Amino acid sequence: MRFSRAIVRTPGANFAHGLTSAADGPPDLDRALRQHAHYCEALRECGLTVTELPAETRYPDGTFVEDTAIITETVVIATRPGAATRVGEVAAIESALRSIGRDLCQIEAPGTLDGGDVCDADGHFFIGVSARTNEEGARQLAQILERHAYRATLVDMRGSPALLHLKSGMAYLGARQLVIGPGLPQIAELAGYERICVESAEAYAANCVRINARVLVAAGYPNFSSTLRARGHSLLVLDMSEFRKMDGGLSCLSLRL
Ligand code: CIR
Repeated sequence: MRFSRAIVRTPGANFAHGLTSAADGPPDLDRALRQHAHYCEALRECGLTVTELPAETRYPDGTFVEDTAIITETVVIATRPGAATRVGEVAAIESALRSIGRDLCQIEAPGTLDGGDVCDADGHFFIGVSARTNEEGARQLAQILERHAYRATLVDMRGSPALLHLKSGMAYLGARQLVIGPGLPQIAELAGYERICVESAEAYAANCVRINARVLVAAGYPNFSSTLRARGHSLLVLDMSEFRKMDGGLSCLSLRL
């Protein structure tokens, strides 16, 4: 899929009050804002027009916009995030989702789903069932996608507590190449892909994002970066230190369409 737009949200003054399991201390807001600005520049370098939504202090995790929606070429699905403090983020982004101008569907209670649990491999969607996405939410999404002629496969992540979301340990780079992080459940459907495995010491790097001719990767993971370069990928390397402190990665910071 060729991307032309991205939606992002600037981190708010209370960004440090969001959810996290990381023990790296609180993020520095000024640094997070600089890193976010570099992220937006990188998206533009990939050829995208970037819609920057203003900070939303009701939702300290609101900068992680990826979790609020799944965007395909024919349908947009508003999620129902699995963390109670994040449910309202969907209403806060709804007008931006409507402005995309595609059919808009919604995950309904008791289903829960975070966009970070959804990996689109050229129209075959892998959907993680995790601490955030329940089976009902994953099934609702699979049904919506199948109605729109996509394929969907559920991946049970509940035995992999080190991975917050499916995309904490998986990324699709196009041309049937999948990045696979440590601890990702092995499922039969992955067998048909060329798998690029990430070593344990660089596990965070598995959350990378291909956008058109470039791949965004986190700074500080030299072996993974070398592996991708050796395969001919053109990288944009970004410092993600402050977002990592809040369990966030590169994919979480934007909705791409
Ligand atoms: C959370 O725990 O929900 C946020 N602090 C981090 C969300 C990261 N989102 C993502 O991986 N898609």
